[in-house]
Amino acid sequence: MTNPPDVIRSAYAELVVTDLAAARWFYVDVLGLIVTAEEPGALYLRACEEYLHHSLVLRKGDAPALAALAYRVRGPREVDAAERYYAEHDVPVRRVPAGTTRGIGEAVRIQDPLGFPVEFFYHAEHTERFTQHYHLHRANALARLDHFNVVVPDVRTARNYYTALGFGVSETIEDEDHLYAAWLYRKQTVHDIALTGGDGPRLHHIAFATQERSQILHTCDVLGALRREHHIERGPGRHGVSNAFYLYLRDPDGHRIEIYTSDYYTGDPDNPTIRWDVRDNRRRSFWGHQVVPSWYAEASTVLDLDGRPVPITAPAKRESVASIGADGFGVVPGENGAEGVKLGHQV
Ligand code: 4SX
Ligand code: FE2
Repeated sequence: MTNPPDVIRSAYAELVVTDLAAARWFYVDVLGLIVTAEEPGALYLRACEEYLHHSLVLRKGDAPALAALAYRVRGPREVDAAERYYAEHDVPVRRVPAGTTRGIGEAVRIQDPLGFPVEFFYHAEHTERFTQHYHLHRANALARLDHFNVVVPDVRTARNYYTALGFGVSETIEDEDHLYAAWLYRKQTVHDIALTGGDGPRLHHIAFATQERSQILHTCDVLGALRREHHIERGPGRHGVSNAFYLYLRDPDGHRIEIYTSDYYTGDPDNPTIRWDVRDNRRRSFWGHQVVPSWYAEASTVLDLDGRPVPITAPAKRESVASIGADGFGVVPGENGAEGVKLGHQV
């Protein structure tokens, strides 16, 4: 068995959007991402603390889709390691020359065993880090890309694929016989990738981190002031899983973007996995708020390496059903023993 490539973190995503001007309004004018490069048909964006060329590529196309999720590996030799590893996996593997994606060096692209278009790269153009260019920051400034979240029909299989690739499991949502969701990391945060059970493969969201909560709240205020409040889908709130403060937005094409802050350190080798009961109402909103149905149901189409939509498969069990209504079952720890008591359906 060939060793897996040494992945360091989730690094950039490439989204296909149907209207670049509308996407520019959302990502640059509202969210304040920095434009590293712009060309006819594409925008290359980064957040304030990032020095690589981009963490988001927006490419004009006929239908909204995910074109690539890219992981950075520890060095150039790890790009070769990725090529060797996936050659044994019976999935499409392609070596792509430097510059195939503007700003990115030689890379390997695969359609991973879960169906996603994934890139591994090391070399990338450096740009100026705007961390202390406070005069250029917006009050809702995004600091860096934090994670990807993908929808897969079989979370257990997907979890096993990612742990074999060397990812640690920080948190899960499960019951006695089913795994509904899992959060996995390479960098020392709660996750680089989350697996959400559902019709997949599809992209659930990509998340950017801010330094603090007030920046997330400001995005809500900006959207309200602009009469563009319909871009807010879920939150703001506190996640149970990850403990992060969050907000979910939908971009003009329906791609979901999360703004996220204040999760915790996971870098010790014995970092314990936190396992949430699917019936615990605090798992997805620590304050017990219901999750809007669109958040469970809707996600972005993913493309194969030739740009064709990947067909989707339904899961055996759905979290939105297991938890009744959107989230109608509650578990109150400490009442009736450690497992708590089921409260029944709450509206
Ligand atoms: O909805 S969850 O609280 O389970 C959650 C969703 C936690 C962390 C995330 O990044 C997320 O997207
Ligand atoms: Fe997330």
